Amino acid sequence: MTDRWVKLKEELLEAAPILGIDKIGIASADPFVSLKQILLRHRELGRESGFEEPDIEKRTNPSLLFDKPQSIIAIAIAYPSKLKDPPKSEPGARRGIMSRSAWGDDYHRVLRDRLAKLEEWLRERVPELRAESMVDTGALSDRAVAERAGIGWSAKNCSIISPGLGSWIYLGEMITNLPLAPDEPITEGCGSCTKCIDACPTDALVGPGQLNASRCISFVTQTKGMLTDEFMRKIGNRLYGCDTCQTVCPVNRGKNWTHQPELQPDPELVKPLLVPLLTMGNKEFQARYGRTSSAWRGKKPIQRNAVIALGNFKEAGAVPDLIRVLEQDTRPVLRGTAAWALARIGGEQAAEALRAASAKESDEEALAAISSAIETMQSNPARLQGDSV
Ligand code: B12
Ligand code: SF4
Ligand code: SF4
Repeated sequence: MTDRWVKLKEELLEAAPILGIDKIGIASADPFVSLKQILLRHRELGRESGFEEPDIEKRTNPSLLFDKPQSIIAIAIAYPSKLKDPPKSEPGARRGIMSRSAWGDDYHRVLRDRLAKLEEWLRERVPELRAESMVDTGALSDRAVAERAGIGWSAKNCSIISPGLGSWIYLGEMITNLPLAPDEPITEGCGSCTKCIDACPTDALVGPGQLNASRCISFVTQTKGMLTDEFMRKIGNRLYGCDTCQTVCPVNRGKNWTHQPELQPDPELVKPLLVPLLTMGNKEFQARYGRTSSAWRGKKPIQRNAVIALGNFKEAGAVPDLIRVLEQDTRPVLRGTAAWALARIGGEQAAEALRAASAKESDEEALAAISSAIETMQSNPARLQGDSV
């Protein structure tokens, strides 16, 4: 390694805070040989979410993405985990919750901005720079790159945990033609702790660092179809994403990053009242959530999850609103989910509306949900009286 590259790396680490980057590490651009086996096995076991880049060769071989790569610069940006003066969720004014990764501005935009600044900084010093940046949607595994670059360890909850920052970090990287010396992976780890595995509501963490994504609530909140009774109950009041395996993590205790201006949350948006979400139009949705990372699947999953949350709260005050969804929403998934929520809340008004809807419903899936909701109420008389059971 010549002095030029040693010096550049030193300067780069010094410049990180000025560029708005919380941690930088360098990884070699060698193929990710063991990751390839992990990804193949993960696919074989049917544990993918479907949101990953499908080409495993590309995912694990940087030279298929970039001509003669010499290094990968990994970056981490820390985000907040606590709300200042959070609004109360209470009877008559129930609220849902967005996961912390969707608070503030869309992290894809924020990290791309930091990577663009980093590229500019590098080009001023190395005019022959070639670089390709990616965040989340690129082919590489951001976590595997971060682990190799010494940003943090690959934890039992799957997250990359950085010793100083915890796991409340977004990851991104830049493949380059610069021969920068790689950093060493971190030797710290989770030890004998298993809090995240024990706390996962759906047992989606099937082993240390191994996720069955189809059972992960974070994934489930981002799907668009009708959910099973099990998942609807376990979603609770989550509207987008799930933070449970990180909130229980002792390494994250007390960690709340408030220094990145674009990532700070508006409590009313990230812990919103549920009932107004049910009637939110496209324009309003774009105005409220368009700049956040929760908007990528559109408003339907969030509205479906709001209906589920009202059911899980057994919010009797929302029965008229849910009946309106059952009778008038143009989307069968919303009507079917409203049927489930009404049966979960119970009461004569809900039962009556379900009977009326079953006579009118023409969509097969929604009708099946309505019939199942009626059965649930009939097999449980307490539900008919609207008791909380
Ligand atoms: C698909 C995807 C999802 C899917 C599947 C997640 C998963 N764990 O596979 C779903 C929708 C469920 C999801 C959820 C979340 N995601 Co996501 N997601 C991705 C995406 C696009 C690809 C991940 C992937 O390929 N997974 C397949 C697995 C097999 O590979 P991997 O996790 O990349 O690699 C690690 C594992 O293979 C692990 N491993 C495998 N076997 C074993 C065995 C042992 C013993 C150990 C220790 C490790 C281990 O080691 C590798 C390196 O860490 C990445 C972005 C990207 N391009 O990489 C973001 C990414 C992983 N997500 C991220 C975030 C923030 C989340 C959520 C926290 C969001 C939320 N609050 O709801 C949750 C966390 C859920 C969880 N416990 O993982 C961040 C993670 C940041 C961090 N600090 O780690 C990423 C990196 C996006 C980003 N650029 O910041 N996500
Ligand atoms: S994000 Fe939620 S559901 Fe997914 S592994 Fe973590 S605790 Fe389990
Ligand atoms: S909860 Fe424990 S096991 Fe899970 S990631 Fe945190 S330290 Fe590791």
